[in-house]
Amino acid sequence: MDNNKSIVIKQLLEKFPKSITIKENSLNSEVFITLLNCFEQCIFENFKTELPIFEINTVLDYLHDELNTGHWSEVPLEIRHNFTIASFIKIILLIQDCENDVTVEVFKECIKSADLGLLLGAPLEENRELLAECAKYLHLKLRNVESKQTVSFYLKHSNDIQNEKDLFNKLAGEIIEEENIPSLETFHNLYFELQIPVKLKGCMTHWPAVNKWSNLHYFLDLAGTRTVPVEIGSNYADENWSQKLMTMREFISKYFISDSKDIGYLAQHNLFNQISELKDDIRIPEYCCCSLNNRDATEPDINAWFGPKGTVSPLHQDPKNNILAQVFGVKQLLLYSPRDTENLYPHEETMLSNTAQVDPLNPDHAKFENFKKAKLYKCLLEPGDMLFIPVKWWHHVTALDKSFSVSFWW
Ligand SMILES: O=C(O)CCC(=O)C(=O)O
Repeated sequence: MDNNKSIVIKQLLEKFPKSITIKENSLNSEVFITLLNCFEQCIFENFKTELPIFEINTVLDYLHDELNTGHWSEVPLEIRHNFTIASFIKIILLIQDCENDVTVEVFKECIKSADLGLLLGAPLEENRELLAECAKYLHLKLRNVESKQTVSFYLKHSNDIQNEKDLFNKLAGEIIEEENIPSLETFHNLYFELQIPVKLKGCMTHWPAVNKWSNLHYFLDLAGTRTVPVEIGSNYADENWSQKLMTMREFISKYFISDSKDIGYLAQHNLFNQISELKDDIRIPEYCCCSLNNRDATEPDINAWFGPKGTVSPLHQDPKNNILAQVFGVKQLLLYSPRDTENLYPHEETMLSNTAQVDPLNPDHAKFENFKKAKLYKCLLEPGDMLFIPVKWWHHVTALDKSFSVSFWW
């Protein structure tokens, strides 16, 4: 593949719809003029300014500050659109700065810019896939310049999982019912309509992910250079919990290949919009077409939950129905009905009001006296199993082994 910078720029610009214009709304006039100037130089390949990278970085810094001011939902859409456009422009300028062929380092920087644009920007109406397509194209180019590793790296699952299973068996609770490939009608009438959780077995055998994903080399090859958000620390309600952006390669090396006991969780992230090949490996469960109150069923929100042994999602509830599908690894789920909400002591601050103060694995009975009244439902989710978690049902999730789950919220 030719890595000459003019060819790469030409091929990237072909993805950029010429109808896009920069809107001034929500920008200060200096930033608007700088962005417009960079835009015109890039899109019309009329590179003149001495320091265009510096200029586009200033625009991105400004937009980044705006994105982090106030509540995320209140950030004007134009700011997020402009972040997408500026990330694209940065890619073109980085490449333009190369002497002749695009280097490995520049490809990596460009992919990072595309991913930050995907994570923080908003898709442009004219081409919703612009940055995802750019990242895919750049990743393929990079893969061809870097020496190819052809080794497979299959996950070694832990041997000591029997201990965890024994502990699970000792928990006093009712085991969640299970059904083997129930018909849509059975699922709807016996579980969905009554909002009763159920484990669904045998429903993922046709997913390509089941065979492909436990070879971690697949992720390295497909997405090693892609930037992903990782939660650091075992539990988001802990004080020392934080979030970090890193490449997929760094994530897999640190939390799967090394012997470190540190915990990093690629959690609640729509990896499938970012890396479309991964979406081809999964299938939306047909059960997600069930709807309450005859409302039209909507496309589910799909999220990835990829992490080492020991990740914990503390006891919380969500506003949507959920099917949590287990691709590899084993997870323990502890569920409580919304009827038990008071007995679980939700946090009082709004930000954490969907999270319980009680830790069901280590409850402080003196502080949370009514917790003993709450009825536990428990489930072990093994590879190929799905769990239906009805709206607002409280759930606490622990990975007993290295694990990848996909959630479908609707
Ligand atoms: O798997 C996990 O760690 C948590 C999943 C979850 O909370 C969800 O899908 O809503």
